[in-house]
Amino acid sequence: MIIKSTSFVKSATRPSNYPESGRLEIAFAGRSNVGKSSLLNVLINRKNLVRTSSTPGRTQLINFFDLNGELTLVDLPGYGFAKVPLAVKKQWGPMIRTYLHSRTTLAAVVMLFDVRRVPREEDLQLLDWLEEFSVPTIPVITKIDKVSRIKRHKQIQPIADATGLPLEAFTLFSALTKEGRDEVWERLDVAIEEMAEEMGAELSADLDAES
Ligand SMILES: Nc1nc2c(ncn2[C@@H]2O[C@H](COP(=O)(O)OP(=O)(O)O)[C@@H](O)[C@H]2O)c(=O)[nH]1
Ligand SMILES: [Mg+2]
Repeated sequence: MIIKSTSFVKSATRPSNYPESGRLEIAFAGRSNVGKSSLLNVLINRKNLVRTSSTPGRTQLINFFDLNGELTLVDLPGYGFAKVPLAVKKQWGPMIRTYLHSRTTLAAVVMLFDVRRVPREEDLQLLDWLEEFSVPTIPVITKIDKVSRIKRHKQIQPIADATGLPLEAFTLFSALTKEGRDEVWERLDVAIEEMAEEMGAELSADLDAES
């Protein structure tokens, strides 16, 4: 993907406020502070278009970004931050589920895991929903710069075990060193292509039905 232009489109909480979904879309999900916004910025070569934060968890908004006027990138609200009020925590599940099943042009969700944390309830919940709604999922282990190369395997195995995904399913990434950036883009390109084909097939089936 050649990045020509990027911009913030809007924030929304419910479908009536989402931007129109004419374009293919990729969303980024994971717990608060896992590095969603940082990954997005690295992917689009911007320092801080997507706001990163050291006091995570207060925003419960779905943030939409435009790439090249062709693709929509979505920063989904995080979860798992202890200091968030219960009322806000309760909104997260319905907000994410509604997004996942109503966004028909969603080509993939990039699901982030912190290399230093064993996935918990909400992570596994989210993986279940992605499966339920048949959303192609790209698992990424981030902050890989935080562990030395020799300790990587030992750190990553519990994440694979907890999620039930094979080790090879994970792309290792660091927003600091940009390791893994190209691999994430390759996987996104594949997902985009597959979704475009699927939509093309649907479109021609519709046209056949009409003619
Ligand atoms: N060392 C390191 N720090 C990171 C990485 N990705 C994110 N961070 C830091 O982790 C914090 C949270 O990142 P952010 O992208 O805002 O997480 P989000 O809440 O998931 O959007 C920030 O202080 C980032 O600078 C990474 O790959 N390596
Ligand atoms: Mg963020």
